[in-house]
Amino acid sequence: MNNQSSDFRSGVVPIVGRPNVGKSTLINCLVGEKIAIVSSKPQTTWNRLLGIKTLPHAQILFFDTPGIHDAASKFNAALRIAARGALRDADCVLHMVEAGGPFPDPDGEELARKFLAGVTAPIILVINKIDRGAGAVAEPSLSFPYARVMRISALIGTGVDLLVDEIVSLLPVGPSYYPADAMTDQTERFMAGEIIREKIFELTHQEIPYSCAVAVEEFTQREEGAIFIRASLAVAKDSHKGILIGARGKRLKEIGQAARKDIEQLLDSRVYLDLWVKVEKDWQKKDYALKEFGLM
Ligand SMILES: Nc1nc2c(ncn2[C@@H]2O[C@H](COP(=O)(O)OP(=O)(O)OP(=O)(O)O)[C@@H](O)[C@H]2O)c(=O)[nH]1
Ligand SMILES: [Mg+2]
Repeated sequence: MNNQSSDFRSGVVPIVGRPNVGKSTLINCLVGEKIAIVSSKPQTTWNRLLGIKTLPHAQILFFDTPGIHDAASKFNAALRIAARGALRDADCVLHMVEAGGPFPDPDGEELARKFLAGVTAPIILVINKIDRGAGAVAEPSLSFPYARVMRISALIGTGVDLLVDEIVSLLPVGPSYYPADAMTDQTERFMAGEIIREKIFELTHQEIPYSCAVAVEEFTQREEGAIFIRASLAVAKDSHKGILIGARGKRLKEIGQAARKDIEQLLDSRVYLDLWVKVEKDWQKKDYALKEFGLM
């Protein structure tokens, strides 16, 4: 822990909102590195992820969270619990919504009511994706006591510095908790599994990305400097196994190649990636499986 001047500020800032609004894109933009996977499909993020931003005068501990969806399944409940858990100890909360949709968004209002009720920390309404030229974004008339309303593009970075300034102004005086160059507390092993999941989200469709959980079972430094990673991809249905593997193994090979490239970049090392597909029937409904895949 550093000894900062008496006006150094720090705090915990979760980013919550509906699926696909751009929470993970924002945390990557804030940290300046890709620490969270992103896809055009909803419910890409399954865990709470720390992203650290250190400034000369502040350190902000952002938490990316799974998008909040009201579905009653055990799987969705696990995602909601992860998101709700991030609100504990918050010093400021970012509630992200998308520009361009009808606003105020009734779902968003419901989310605000259910999720943010009881939060005593200041809440900033962050309207993302303003680059889409959504001129029709109405002034939010949510009956929610937002501390600020900010408009950004997490993709391009518009408005993000201003958002950071506003966040810092709402944080308490406090120390830095991590070294100035730290970006996350995720292990390389976990991040490798996430990259595999991102490629599954990119390269498969319909229910397959949601059927597939990744467990990194081996992560070892081998001689000649290469890292060997063995991961199992568990699908929830027999019929999904063939779809994920594809004709003559083509799809699994594409997933493996794309993932290996990104993992090599992350680890700055040569990587051997060995992917195995197995069926873990209805894993999304089973506590032990949700635990095994880090969802509980
Ligand atoms: N045009 C535009 N697209 C964006 C912006 N921010 C995010 N996106 C896109 O929106 C999609 C979803 O982004 P994510 O960051 O994965 O969204 P998320 O809120 O983390 O989604 P979940 O993890 O599923 O809850 C991706 O295709 C992003 O490229 C933005 O500012 N502008
Ligand atoms: Mg996400």
